[in-house]
Amino acid sequence: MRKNLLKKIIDKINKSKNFMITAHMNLEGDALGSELAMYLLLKKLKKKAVIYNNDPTPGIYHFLPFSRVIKNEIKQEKFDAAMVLDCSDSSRTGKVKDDLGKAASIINIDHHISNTYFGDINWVEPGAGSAAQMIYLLCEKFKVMDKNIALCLYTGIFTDTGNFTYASTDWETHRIASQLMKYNLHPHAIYCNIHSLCIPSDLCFIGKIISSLKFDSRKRICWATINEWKDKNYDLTEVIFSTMRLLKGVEVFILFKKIDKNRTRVNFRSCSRVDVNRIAKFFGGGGHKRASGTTVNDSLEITARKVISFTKRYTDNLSQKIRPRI
Ligand SMILES: [Mn+2]
Repeated sequence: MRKNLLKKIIDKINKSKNFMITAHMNLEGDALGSELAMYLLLKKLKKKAVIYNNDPTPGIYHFLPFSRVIKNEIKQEKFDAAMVLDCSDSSRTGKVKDDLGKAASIINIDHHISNTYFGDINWVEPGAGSAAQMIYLLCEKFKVMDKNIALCLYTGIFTDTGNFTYASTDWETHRIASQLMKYNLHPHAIYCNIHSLCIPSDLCFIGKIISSLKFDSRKRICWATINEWKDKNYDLTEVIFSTMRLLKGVEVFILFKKIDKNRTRVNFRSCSRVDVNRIAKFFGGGGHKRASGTTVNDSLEITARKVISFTKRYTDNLSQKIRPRI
């Protein structure tokens, strides 16, 4: 399966000259690392390529090589192929979706279980910990690896596996990371660029959230409702989740963030068998088994009540299913 898809994509790359590369909105390490690695791969093959995103690149990722080539506007009218990376649905590319039609074909390379197979070629591997891990396999086939590509891919893998801690981290993740490390990368510097960014008031803010955590009666679900969420150019969501993950025995973690009176952002994480992609999907969102999200058009209180009661029923059903027979 993978072999055939890789072959199809390699053929397509060889036959095409002009590429548009894009990824999902709300750019993060995997989307950007995958895009830049793909760009550098195509450049090495003497192809024309442009990276075109809905959002500007967050400042914390400016350390990625060639990040300055990324565009938020394009004038070009035609492409042989659009490479859509780390993106579960074409609408997740934001305004770029309107320009995907300029490409003769769409190549969809992704690892979201919720992927809608919107491309002409769809290489979707929900088992892969990151899209960057998949792009690595292409770079390996084309034998183009160098230090810049390695840094982009390592950053994508590192961020999307939660620093190699999520359940999707497997032998292949580590095989690839070890190959990339041959290019003299500095994981500590990458970590600091992405994570060591808080100012003291951020820690006070996080402290407040952590001290107001709520639990269901069985202590399987843990959540926080946040009235004032400020989007920073770095992601406090992951910092909060990584603290919540320190709890023993909790299976699902949820953050409810008030966007405005009738809009609430919901982020889910799970550390064991609960598939939070399914829960997010029920509320109009999606993502991965262990990490997902959605935006609900309802107040913070109502959204939290509905989502928690659904999540309780969902996790209770699961535990009944696996209860051993006596
Ligand atoms: Mn990803």
